[in-house]
Amino acid sequence: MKKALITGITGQDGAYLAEFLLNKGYEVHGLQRRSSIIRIDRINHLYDEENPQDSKIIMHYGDLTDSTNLIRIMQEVQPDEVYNLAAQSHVKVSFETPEYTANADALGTLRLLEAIRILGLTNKTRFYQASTSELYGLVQETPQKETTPFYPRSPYAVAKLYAYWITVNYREAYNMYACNGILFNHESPLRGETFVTRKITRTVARIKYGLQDKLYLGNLDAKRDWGFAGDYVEAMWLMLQQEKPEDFVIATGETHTVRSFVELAFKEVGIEIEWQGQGIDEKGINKATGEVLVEVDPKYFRPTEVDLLLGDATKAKEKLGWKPKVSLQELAKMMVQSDLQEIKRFN
Ligand code: NDP
Ligand code: GDR
Repeated sequence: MKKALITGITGQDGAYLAEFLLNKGYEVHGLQRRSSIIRIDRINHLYDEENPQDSKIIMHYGDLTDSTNLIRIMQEVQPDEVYNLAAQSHVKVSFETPEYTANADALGTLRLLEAIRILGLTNKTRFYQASTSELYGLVQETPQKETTPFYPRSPYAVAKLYAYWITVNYREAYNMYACNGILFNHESPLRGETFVTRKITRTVARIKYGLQDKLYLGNLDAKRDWGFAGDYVEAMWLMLQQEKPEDFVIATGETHTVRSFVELAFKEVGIEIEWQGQGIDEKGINKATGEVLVEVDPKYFRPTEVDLLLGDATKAKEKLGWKPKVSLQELAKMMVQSDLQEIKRFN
């Protein structure tokens, strides 16, 4: 039985990946941060904190900022595969916590690679690094592919740039099987509530049930290549099953504005949005009633923005046989329906 260690197992991708690897017959270990309340909602069905012996996965308390702890866990588990998904992953928050973001996202990656090297596991343990389309930042070429130059635009992206290169360096210096998955935005009903798609679908559901009046957003013009997280975790696994380690872009090859995601989400509850005004005065109006449902709040603007992301996943298609299955329309529907269900469950 192969063993996998997932850092960030309590996050969106970690939850999908854990399920995916269990279905492939892996023994799945996860890293969990201590918290004053139990925060493992996304993997509740896989892990019972009170009765860990009855759980499908094995959890270890740890943190990417704590190297002795990472070395101990690595030694205990001796994993065949490590998926480094843990990160302070919010771009806007990284402007407020740049040092912590660098510590967790950049040095955290180094600490894991060093743990593998110090323990003499370089020939056994394969390493996946959760790299990101944010590396392209101020884009130098469209669509973006593996050879497109990077130009990070946030403390988060700069930290992830270090993580990208240290992964490449350990591959070249120590002959490790280490890969970067350069994943474009991917979403799901498990997406954190402060990322834009989930914020939109959750607020649309709340507006539908009369629990909220308006949706406040930042930059409506930003364009993203949004896919479904469930499709993307398969690509992570495929990257670690090849003969030689390589880096891959994972994307849908379509880009849409935040504005058009808003329209899609409202459409799912039968509301057609019409836009009026410009810049910070732009408003999304319910076409049928004239009610203002969307407003711009500059507090959500970022000091430096990534305006356009569009990925070219041709290499992944050719070498991994990977392609996305879920369209943006299906994704928006899945997320709105899930948020409607959640409100029904709790109200
Ligand atoms: P989430 O924010 O949902 O999950 C992040 C995970 O990292 C959580 O489990 C969190 O734990 C954990 N974590 C944060 N800081 C630490 C730390 N110091 N030590 C240990 N664990 C920590 O992210 P996603 O699932 O969306 O993304 C997974 C990875 O992929 C991230 O690295 C992200 O940067 C990257 N990425 C994501 C993309 C996306 O569109 N989703 C696209 C490209 C890359 P806790 O639950 O305790 O907070
Ligand atoms: P991103 O995702 O920054 O691309 O990073 P996010 O959903 O936060 O923003 C996408 C775009 O929407 C604009 N936007 C808003 N964003 C948020 N969060 N809240 C708002 O109210 C809002 N209004 C407009 C943003 O300005 C931005 O342009 C995600 C994370 O998962 C990273 O970890 C990952 O690396 C990248 O995707 C790929």
